[in-house]
Amino acid sequence: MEGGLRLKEAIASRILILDGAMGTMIQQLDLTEADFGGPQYDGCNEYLVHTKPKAIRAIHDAYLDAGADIISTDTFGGTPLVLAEYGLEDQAEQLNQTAAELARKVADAVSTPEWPRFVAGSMGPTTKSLSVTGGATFDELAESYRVQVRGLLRGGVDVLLLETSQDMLNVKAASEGIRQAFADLALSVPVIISGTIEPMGTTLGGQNIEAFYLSVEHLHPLAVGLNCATGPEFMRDHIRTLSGLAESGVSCYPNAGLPDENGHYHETPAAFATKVADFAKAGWLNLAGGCCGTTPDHIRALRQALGGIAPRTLPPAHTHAVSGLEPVYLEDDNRPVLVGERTNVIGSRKFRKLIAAKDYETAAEVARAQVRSGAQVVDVCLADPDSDEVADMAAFLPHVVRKVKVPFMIDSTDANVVETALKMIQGKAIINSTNLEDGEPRLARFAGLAKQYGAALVVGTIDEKGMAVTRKRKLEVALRSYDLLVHKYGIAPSDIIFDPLTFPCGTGDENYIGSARETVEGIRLLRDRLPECPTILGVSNVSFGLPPAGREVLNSVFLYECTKAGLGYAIVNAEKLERYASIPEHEKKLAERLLFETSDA
Ligand code: HCS
Repeated sequence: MEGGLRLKEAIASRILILDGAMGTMIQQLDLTEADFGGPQYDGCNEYLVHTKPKAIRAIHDAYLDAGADIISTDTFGGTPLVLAEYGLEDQAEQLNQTAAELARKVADAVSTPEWPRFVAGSMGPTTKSLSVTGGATFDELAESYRVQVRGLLRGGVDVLLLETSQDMLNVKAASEGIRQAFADLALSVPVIISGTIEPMGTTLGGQNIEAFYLSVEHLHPLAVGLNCATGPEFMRDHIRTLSGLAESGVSCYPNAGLPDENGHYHETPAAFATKVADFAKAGWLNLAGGCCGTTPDHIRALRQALGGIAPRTLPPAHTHAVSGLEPVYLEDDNRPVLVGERTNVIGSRKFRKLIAAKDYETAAEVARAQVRSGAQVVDVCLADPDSDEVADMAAFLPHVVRKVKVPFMIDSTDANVVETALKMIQGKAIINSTNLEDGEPRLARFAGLAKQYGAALVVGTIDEKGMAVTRKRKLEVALRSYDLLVHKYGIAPSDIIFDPLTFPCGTGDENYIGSARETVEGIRLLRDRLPECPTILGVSNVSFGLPPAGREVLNSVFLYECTKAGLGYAIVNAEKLERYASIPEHEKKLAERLLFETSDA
């Protein structure tokens, strides 16, 4: 059986032990410039597999001897991007291959059918963070990881370990590089994603543990977890939360406590092992090991402490959720989730002018104002026919992603615009929208983007025959879209958000007479027939063309009825949302008559 498969089997049956630190173990060797191969390579740990392979082999040996099931390669900084600091970028693929071969040989020497040992290809976060420092593009980072992965695969690793991940956009770029490397070599191995939560409670990129998990869930990692930054105590809450949420394995390999001012770690093997074993006893772990400051003694103690503790079992699947820097879950008691609609060049003249003037900072304030007024998601539409939508998206998004913590909804019918946006968003965004108007190709293209970058997808009930007005047609189009998306394109049902469409009720257009009732009943029907898929509605469309004075009341009454029918998301102007409870009775009656009288008569 090949390594990746054996590893999957092993992690299902017991808590696997990963090795401990590599970097701090190397530090303790007090190597000289000459050991690194000369002053120009001084400090390049990854070059040691070339200049001092025995030293690296001894570290691997010591961890295997201590009882590690998995050892990780000496390739933490092995992307060409990082190796370029030493002028070694052209040797990146070879160095990764050498490191993997070395670990492979050591592991295979002690591996038995009863106790197989595995090799993880270590992949650090690089020296750039797409969301924080900049300095590289998504595509450059993906390409750099691709080279590293090719070397690791050629060297025979069983699993890739994306570790110390501080920015989930970097992880998305890495996963793109991994995807390409798998294609290059026509083989694949599982991936473990290990993030780093700083003592202040978020990743460097600003995400909390839930948002971080939701950002990478689509990659279906073998395990997801935390390493580095802190000792076990600080990880406790995060690991508990992750354990209750993750539909993959959960891993944890902390530092040996927080370092002192000299960078030394003091948590003893016994104390470290007891704390990590407490997590395991609580049923939170599938994989454990150590990070900076841990030694073979820590791993030996950990192996002993974990003996006989059962691995974590999977929690029930979570409901529909998306994320920005924080998560948004859609549950029956928090509906409708409000989507702020003012960062839209078609709907807001003020916003359009700001974008046209390239005043992105002030334009991003529009999003902030929506969030202050209660928007839980921000819709961004830059489809100005007089402007370049891709360029506007690329210029505006970096400003707004720093200003609000909520998830983004990318509102465009142009796949290039959507892809540009998804390469700039750490979280799990929503794509708004696709449909079957031109048949399957557009649906397929958008489904591909949703899967690749990890996004939910709004699907309008429109097909080749046009927009669905009646409840029956809405359901028919939704069922067909569902079937294609789930069964042909592999989209998770809970990542599909149906937009049953709403039409202006006051324009006198006879096509839309009774359409408000059809929309409400369409929502009800969709909830009954496709309960895993949320619904969404651009609520204010219903009052389009009516005098401004009455629009808010009408929108609010309509929203109230849609919510009762099961609406998941409501796209609204959060600053102008009239509270239903505060609308006088007679005004409600009037609005209800205008909305529903024709079809109810
Ligand atoms: N496994 C890596 C992580 C560093 S944060 C190491 O060097 O120990």
